Amino acid sequence: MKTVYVGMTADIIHPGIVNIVHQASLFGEVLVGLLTDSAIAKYKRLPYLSYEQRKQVVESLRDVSRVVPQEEWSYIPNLKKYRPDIIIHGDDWKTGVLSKEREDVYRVMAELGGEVVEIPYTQGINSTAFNESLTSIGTTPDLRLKTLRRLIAAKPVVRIMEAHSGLSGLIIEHLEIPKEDGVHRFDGMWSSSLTDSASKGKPDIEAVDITTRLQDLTQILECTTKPIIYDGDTGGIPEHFVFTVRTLERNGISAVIIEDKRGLKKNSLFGTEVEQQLMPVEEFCEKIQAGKRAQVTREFMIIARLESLIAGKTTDDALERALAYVGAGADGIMIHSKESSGGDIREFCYRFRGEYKNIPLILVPTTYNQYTETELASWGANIIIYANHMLRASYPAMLAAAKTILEHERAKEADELCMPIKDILELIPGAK
Ligand code: SPV
Ligand code: MG
Repeated sequence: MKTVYVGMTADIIHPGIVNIVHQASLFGEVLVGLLTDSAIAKYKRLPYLSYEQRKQVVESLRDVSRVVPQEEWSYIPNLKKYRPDIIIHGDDWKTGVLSKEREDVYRVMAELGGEVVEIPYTQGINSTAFNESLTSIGTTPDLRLKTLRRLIAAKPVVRIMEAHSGLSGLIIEHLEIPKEDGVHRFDGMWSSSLTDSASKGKPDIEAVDITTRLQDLTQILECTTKPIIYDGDTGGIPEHFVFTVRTLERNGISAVIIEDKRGLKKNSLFGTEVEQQLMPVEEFCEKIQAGKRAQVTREFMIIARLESLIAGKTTDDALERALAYVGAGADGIMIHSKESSGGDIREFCYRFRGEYKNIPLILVPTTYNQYTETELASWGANIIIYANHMLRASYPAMLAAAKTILEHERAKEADELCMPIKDILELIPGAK
C-alpha cells in the first residue's frame, strides 16, 4: 500500500478538501500533514479551531488513515521525515505564493523517488474565501479572548498596535504587508489609557473611568476580530479591580495590564519629572491575587507591569518585584522604561529570562524604538506593544489640514492632505 501525503489547515472542512482526500485515497493510505498554529501564523491568521480540534475532525474523515503535525509552512521537512510515495495537491499552486514551494516539492519528491500528483482545484471553494466571509461575520467574545494565549504560543513575537476608535481598529484589523518571511500583520490591539484619555481631551491620570473607556472599546469590538490587551492603569483598589476583570472578560478582552504605582497616577513617560510612587510589593501581590480569584475564564491574563525603572529605581528592584508578582499568580510581566538606550530593559529581560523561561514578557518600546521586533524577541520578549502611534500619527495630520484651511480661508489646499471623498465613502464596506 502506498502512502499519500496531503497537507492542510482544515479549519473548515468543505467539499474541496473532501474531494482532495478522496482522490488521495484512490492512490493509497492517506497521511494528512495538519499545519500547526505556528506553521500557519507566518502567512495567515490563526485558524478558528485549535490544532487538537482540527485533528479530531480530520481523523474522523473516512478516507484519512493518519494525521501528523506539519510544523512548518513548507512541506519539505515532513516529506523528508515521512517519505511518502505520493504527495497530492490542488493545481492552484502553479501560480502565486505557492509556486516556489511547488518547485521545491517536485525536487525533493524526485530525490526520494516519489511522485507529485496535482488534481484540479475545486473552483469557487477554498479556505481563504471561507475565512474572509467568516471574518466579515465577526467573532465571539470567547473566541477572541482565547486568541492571545494561542498567538503567544504560536509566534516568536506577538505584535500589538494601539487602537482608540473603530476606525483605528479597522486599520489594525485589515492591514497586511507581504514580506519574504511571510505576511506581516498586527496580531491584536492595545487599549491605551494615554490615547483613550488624550482623545477625550483629558490627562492620563485615571480620570476617564472604565465605563467611558468601554464605550470606545465597544466600537472597536464591533468592527474587529483580533484580541485586545487593556491598559488597566493601577487597577484601582482591589475591591474595584475584581469588577474590572469580570467586565473585561465578559467583553472578550484577552488581558489586562496593571502597573505597580499608587497615589495619583501620572503617565510613565514623564519618568521622574513627576512624582511616581511605587506600591509596596505585598500590596500589589494582593491585588493580582484578588484579580486571579475573580476571573471566570481560564484564558484571561492578568499581567503585572513594573514601574521601577520609570520611578528611578534599579533593575534589581524591578527583578525582585517581577519574581514576587509571578509568585502571586501574574500571567505575564511588562517592564517599562523611558530610557532611550534600551540597556536597562535588555538587562532586565536577560535576568528575568534567567529565572523564568516561559512567562510571557511584554515590552513597550516607545523611547527605545531603534530596536526591531526580532532584536527585542532575542532579548526574551513575547509581546511588543506600539502604545500610542495611531493617535500620534492622526493628530499632526488633522492639525495640518485645519491650519491650511485657516490660512487660505478655503478648503481647496487642504485636499492634498486629505483622503479623496470617494475613498472615505467607500472605506467602510456596506456604505452604499
Ligand atoms: C499607555 O499607552 O497608556 C501606557 C504606555 O500606559 S505609556 O504611555 O508609555 O505609559
Ligand atoms: Mg497607560
